[in-house]
Amino acid sequence: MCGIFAYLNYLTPKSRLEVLDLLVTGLKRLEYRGYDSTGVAIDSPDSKNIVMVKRTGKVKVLEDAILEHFSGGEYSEPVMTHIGIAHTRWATHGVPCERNSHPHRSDEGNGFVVVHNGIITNYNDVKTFLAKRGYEFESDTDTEVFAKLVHHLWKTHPTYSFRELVEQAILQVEGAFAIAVKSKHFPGECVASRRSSPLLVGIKTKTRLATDHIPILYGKDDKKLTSDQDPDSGKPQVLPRSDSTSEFMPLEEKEVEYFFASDASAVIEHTNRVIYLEDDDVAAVRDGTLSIHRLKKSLDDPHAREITTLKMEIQQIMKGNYDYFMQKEIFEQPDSVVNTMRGRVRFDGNAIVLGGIKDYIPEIKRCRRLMLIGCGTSYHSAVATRQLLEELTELPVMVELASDFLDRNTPIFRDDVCFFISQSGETADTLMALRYCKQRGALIVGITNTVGSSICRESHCGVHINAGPEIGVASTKAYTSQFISLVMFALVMSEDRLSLQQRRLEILQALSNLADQIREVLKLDSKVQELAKDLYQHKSLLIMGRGYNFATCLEGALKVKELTYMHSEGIMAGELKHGPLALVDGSMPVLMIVLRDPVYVKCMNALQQVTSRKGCPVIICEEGDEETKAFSSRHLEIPRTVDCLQGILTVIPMQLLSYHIAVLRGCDVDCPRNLAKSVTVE
Ligand code: G6Q
Ligand code: GLU
Repeated sequence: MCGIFAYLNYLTPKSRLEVLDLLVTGLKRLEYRGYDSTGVAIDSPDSKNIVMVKRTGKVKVLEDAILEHFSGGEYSEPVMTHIGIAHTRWATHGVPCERNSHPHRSDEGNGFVVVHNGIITNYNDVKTFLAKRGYEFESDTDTEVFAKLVHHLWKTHPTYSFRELVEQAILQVEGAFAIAVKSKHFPGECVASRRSSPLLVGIKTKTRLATDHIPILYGKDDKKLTSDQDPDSGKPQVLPRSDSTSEFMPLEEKEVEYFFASDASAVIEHTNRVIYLEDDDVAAVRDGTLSIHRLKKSLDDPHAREITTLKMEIQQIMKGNYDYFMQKEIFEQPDSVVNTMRGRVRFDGNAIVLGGIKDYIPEIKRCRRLMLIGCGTSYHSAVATRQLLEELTELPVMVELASDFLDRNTPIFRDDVCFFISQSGETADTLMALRYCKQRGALIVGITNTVGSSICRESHCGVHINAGPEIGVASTKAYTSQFISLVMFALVMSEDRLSLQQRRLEILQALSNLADQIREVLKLDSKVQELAKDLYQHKSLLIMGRGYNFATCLEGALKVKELTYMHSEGIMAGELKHGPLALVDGSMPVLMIVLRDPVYVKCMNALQQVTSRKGCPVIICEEGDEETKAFSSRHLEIPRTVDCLQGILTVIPMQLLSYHIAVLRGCDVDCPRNLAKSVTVE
């Protein structure tokens, strides 16, 4: 769920203090993912033991503890080869506290120490198995069983290599994890693996790498997987070793540094050469050599993992001149929307090419229906574009929350096309819904912001929204880019429909003006800030609208909730008299979106219903719309655009409003309480 960072230097001398500094910096880069506690493990000065420091709270608290703990000169001595591991935890098993913080250890002697993201679902079985063998547990986490299981395997299989021990342990555990292990019995070695949680390996060498592929080594015999342990224990059983073999050579470098991290933001300042590990890959470094192993070979497995060159710049992941990442990301939208369209929309020829799905368009055109699936903000981007997709594709379009979709065991057919929308590309609910639809033969289209993410890799085809890294937990620029990606898809689907050409041209024209119009809307910032001063002490905020702007109401209310901890509700204006109108009086804060579009008259009707109950709404309306403005003294005017793109312009004042209310209420804007950027557990 949160962050792993491990650093291994081979024949590249570094003092332990330098290593600690690298580890802490790595954790800081992962802070945006949301976490509640932290920890590191390095070698003791005599290299005979492993020392750990853990703290509840922010990385800064850990950093201060490290400064206090490791002040002696012995930590300044350079070491040729060393491995340090670090972690930010978002508790799933056991409350956030030092005892539950990672790394977790195998025994009092710290033989094996483990950092882990995710959940080991069968940890109780493993715990029972180990408890019967005399292991005592010191934390409430699922993670600890992994450290102790490796230790147990080491005792019972003294000839196993470190990598084999971890491999065997991984075979016993179920669930979603990314894991990195360090051992005092195997100095200078690190073993890491993943299943449904992201993990990459960064490689830094002085000279150019000799290869851009790391071969995958397979177990010699993956069929004879039987128990060689006590039959009394039932699960888990210990499997025989699987000597790996391959005609390829692993990556051998004379002087090399390796970084294991949950995402690229933690390694980009050191290297841009990374390998994204796949589920059940086991990456091991021994004597400076990196090898990647898998226990079972399946037919479509590639022979090697590619070393990717990251294009992300370090400045992209820093705050720039803004106070918060979220604020920066809101103001980046004039650029991020253009980046989403860059190389895809040709305004001169009115042509759109989506390279990632173009080969699948004929198949998509023949489908039975389109399903758009996501969570939170990503789901709202589907709500926002559904009407246009229906209009331009003339197909039934279903919009689904991933979790609910799975709960219902929704019927899926081979001729369905399922879109999975996810900023991170790692959201567990969305990923699981993807696998569910894939198993049933549907075509899978990923709409993500994270190249190399699980959703990207598991989709048949897709569109990268190219919004750039989004660090604030509250999604802003990813939403507008998801929105545009889906609009572009609708335009592609309708390119040969004569009857729709006028409509397409109107939308393309509006897309070409969008960046400037977003800049105009962003100029409302100080006005929105004034409005926030009126609203921030209230307990609740109702946001009303309909048609193309209903999604803005839902998204605006989500932003207000998550950032300000105020109650907020997005209300379909057509539903007012069916219940929500009872909430309206002179003191209830209401915001209404009333634009000159096909539902204008209906929205005016709702506005009248609110004002006649003494409501004094803030109105988002079109520039110069005097008639609408006359209903309230508080309004925000936005430029006119085509109806189906209004939602991009109306959501920005909502993003700004929630941001300013959060600042006024003293909330942690970038890391709202209880939330995480990448939700890799169900
Ligand atoms: C909103 C949040 C959240 C997010 C979902 C889905 O501000 O960021 O609602 O949109 O958790 O995440 P993904 O888009 O990464 O799948
Ligand atoms: N399940 C583990 C725990 O509760 C790891 C959580 C995480 O991903 O940080 O400690």
